[in-house]
Amino acid sequence: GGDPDGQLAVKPRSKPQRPSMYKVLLLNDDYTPMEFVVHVLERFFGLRHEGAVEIMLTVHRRGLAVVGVFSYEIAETKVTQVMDYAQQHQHPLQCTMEKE
Ligand code: TYC
Repeated sequence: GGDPDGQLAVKPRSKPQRPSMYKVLLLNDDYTPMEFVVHVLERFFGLRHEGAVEIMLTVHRRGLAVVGVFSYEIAETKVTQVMDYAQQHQHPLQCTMEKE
């Protein structure tokens, strides 16, 4: 037959790649209350209060900060959760993601 050893010869054209990881970023604005941002970081990113305050202040001072690094699906879920929650509370808080 055409495949005597029973193995179909298909040459891999690229190495198997690790799944890409995505940074979730929080952006500063002039209106969202600091306590709300701290609450969001505790609620959706599982941060302790002290860690949440530190990241919130970094965003406030520098304009943005990485909140965490996740697989695409988890990062997308976090962004959606934060954006929906901010909108529900009528705050302009922005959360986005970018490939690492
Ligand atoms: N700059 C906001 C204020 O002074 C606080 C703030 C921090 C807003 C972090 C957004 O992602 C943010 N009330």
